[in-house]
Amino acid sequence: MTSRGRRLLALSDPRGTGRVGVLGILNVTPDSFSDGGRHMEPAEAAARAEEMVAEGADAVDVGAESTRPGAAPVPEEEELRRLLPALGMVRSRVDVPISVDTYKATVARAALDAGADIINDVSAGRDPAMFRVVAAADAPIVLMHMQGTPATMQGDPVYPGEDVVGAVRGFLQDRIAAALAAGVARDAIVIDPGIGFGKTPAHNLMLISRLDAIVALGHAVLIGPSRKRFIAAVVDGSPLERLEGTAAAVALAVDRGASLVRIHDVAPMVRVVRMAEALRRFRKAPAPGRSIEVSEDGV
Ligand code: HH2
Repeated sequence: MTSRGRRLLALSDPRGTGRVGVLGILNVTPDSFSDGGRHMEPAEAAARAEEMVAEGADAVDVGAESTRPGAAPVPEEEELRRLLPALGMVRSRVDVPISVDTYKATVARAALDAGADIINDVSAGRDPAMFRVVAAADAPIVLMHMQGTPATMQGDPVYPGEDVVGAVRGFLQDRIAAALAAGVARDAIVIDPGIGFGKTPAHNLMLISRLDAIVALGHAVLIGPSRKRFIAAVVDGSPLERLEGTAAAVALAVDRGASLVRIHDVAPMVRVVRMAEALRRFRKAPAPGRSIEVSEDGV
């Protein structure tokens, strides 16, 4: 495992009580739902990565294939053509851990060879070679729940007995077992309920408000509510008008034990995360007289 991979895992406290890691989203795609086409040139991608690190991102998550609802799969050669030049330039400019958002084992291997530290797999190892690739590189992997595929997942998401939390939990338990059986180290596994991936707005709200049931699986939990459509079902607005909705979801998720958040708006969300963490510390350990650093102008 790279030392940067370890650094990210050190932040990923599976009990959900420590400092929360912030992953800044960097999509090198023409069609991502909220930032598509903005960072296609490697120099633009590297500049955005530097900006996010300056704003307080602990890691950068680079994706070269949109998995928004309705998105068609991108061929491997095209994904690599977009990813590798950007990854190379980002790697040369920032020292934080870099995760690569891909569900293809060949892309994952090329990304790890090119300096990526973590694989973020939205399919939780559907590619039969994925776990072998990350185990061989001793790399951390994010296992995310998705019902169906991006092309079809928002058709009519249904869960048995409407128990979305139970279904996601059971799925993640199975995928953790499969990853372990393939040689992935237990502490290298991060799990994610997959906000927006084959879920109605109510399913997403339920998963965030009951995230503690996923945290109870004993792995660091990553969550990615940033600018997603379920927010607009509550507070109407375009993706760029979903900042406050994202903030509320992030704060609640941190309170329920999230270890890592994947977000677009790094500067404001770092402030939200620090505040939610401070509140969480007091909920988990309400010892009287426990002190907390407050800035000079703090009231
Ligand atoms: N969401 C998206 C992509 N990758 N990975 C994880 N682990 N968790 C998520 O919730 C998640 C993810 C979708 O968001 P975005 O990258 O902004 O959009 P697009 O898929 O259109 O590129």
